[in-house]
Amino acid sequence: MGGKILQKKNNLYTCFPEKYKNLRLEKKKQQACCLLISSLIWLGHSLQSQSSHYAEILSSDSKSVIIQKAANVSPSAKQLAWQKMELTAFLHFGINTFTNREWGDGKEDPGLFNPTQLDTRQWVKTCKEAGMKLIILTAKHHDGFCLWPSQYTAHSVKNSPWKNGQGDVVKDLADACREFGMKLGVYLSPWDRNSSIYGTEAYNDYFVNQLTELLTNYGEVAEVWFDGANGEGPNGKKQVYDWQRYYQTIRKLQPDAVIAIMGPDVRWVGTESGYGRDTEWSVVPASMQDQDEIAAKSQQQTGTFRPKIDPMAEDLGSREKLYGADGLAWYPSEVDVSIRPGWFYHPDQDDKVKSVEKLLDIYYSSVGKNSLLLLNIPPDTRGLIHENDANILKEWRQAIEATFKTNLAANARIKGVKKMGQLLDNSLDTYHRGKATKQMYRIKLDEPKTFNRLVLQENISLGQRVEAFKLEAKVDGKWREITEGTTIGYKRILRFPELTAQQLKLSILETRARPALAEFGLYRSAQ
Ligand code: FUL
Repeated sequence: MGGKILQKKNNLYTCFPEKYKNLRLEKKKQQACCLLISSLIWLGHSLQSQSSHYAEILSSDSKSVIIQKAANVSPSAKQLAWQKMELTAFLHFGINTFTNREWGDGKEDPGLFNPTQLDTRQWVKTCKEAGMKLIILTAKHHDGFCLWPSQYTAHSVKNSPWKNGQGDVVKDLADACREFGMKLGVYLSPWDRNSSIYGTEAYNDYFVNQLTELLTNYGEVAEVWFDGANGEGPNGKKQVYDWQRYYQTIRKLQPDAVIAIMGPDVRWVGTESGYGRDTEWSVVPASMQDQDEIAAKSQQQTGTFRPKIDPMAEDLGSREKLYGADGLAWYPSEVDVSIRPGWFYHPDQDDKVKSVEKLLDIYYSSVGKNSLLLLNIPPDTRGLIHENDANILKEWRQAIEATFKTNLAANARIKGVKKMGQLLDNSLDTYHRGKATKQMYRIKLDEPKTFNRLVLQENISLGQRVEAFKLEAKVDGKWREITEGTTIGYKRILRFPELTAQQLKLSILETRARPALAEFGLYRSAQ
């Protein structure tokens, strides 16, 4: 048996020189073959580089090459899944809830933690009804108090009267999330004002141990949120955080989780007001100047490379910003804001819950501007989301649903687009490839419609490309400009005064590469 195989192998082996001989005879064919093979290899490489969420800029790259590269930087699978959630909830809950403070000093008596009616199912139901897809809990805030019975500290629920010290808020929430099909995220404050070893190398071990508890004992965790605050510990020392070790722990234990803010996957929008930028690029310069380049490259491979940016800068990703960079990264924006003035619950803020109008404005200024909204809803001392917050959230959801239920352009005809579904099927996966220069879509609605909202989406799995666009409508026989914008990205929503029209023109005025427009929608809002 073995001999036969060997013989067969030998046959094949001897076959090749014969063929090769023939090829040698036909030199031209051989050259053509080589060309084909190298083209295929090149195509393979370029396809690979096209799907990457990092790109290196070489000193020899011209401006147009840099822009081409930027247009092809795309989200990782977990970044894309994260962006598609659009709405997520933040729950600030902990010892501060009971001391009525925003920042605890770590000296609190754990005995103060005693919610009387804690009901994580109520949290999840309330958030789900508000359209949220994920809940991030402050498992530990700067005070170091843990909402789970960590074996590494006494400053936790295990030393509280709640459930006689047998309770675990993280577990209760994880269970409720599973029950209602909600994703779970954890906020673990690197700054710990209770830990006596804060400011020493041992604290990094402590932090990794806590991360390990959270990421192994509670099932799937979809987002880990690291705050940038780094103050002093009880011994007056500041900590040098071992970010790479933290990231690697997360990648190992929860490979699908995004790491936000002080992390490589999601950036802070730069304010806590709820308002993102009009021009919001998900591709930003990823400078490696202040890092060891080899380490930075290997970090890119393991996905733990955090672009060093100023998240508060007004312009993060314009052409001018990219020209000066030595690398590019997909680093999308998250807008975090509280439904109340504080992050934690304070009884005197019960009548200061943001109004439906304000929350709608925030929705348009975050989800509607290529960001994800992380809305904080702090449970009260009972351990419940307060009625005032819950009622507003319900109304807010109803308003969003009422507005975006029906795309008034659903039955439109768009000139030059063969399959209307490409732009009108409410799916990012089907899209229309426009021209690399200017592109105009002439749209005819099935009948005159009254609307005041425009929704556009790019298929960002190919990259973010559109730099400028405008919408015109034929009103009373004359073309009128209705609205205009710069970036689209995952989603762009524009508001304008109500008008009635049947014919429209959407112009893509500037773009970094052939745009992949995935959705066009017209809506009418009641508000
Ligand atoms: C900040 C913290 O200091 C606040 O207390 C809050 O947690 C907010 C989301 O992040 O940096």
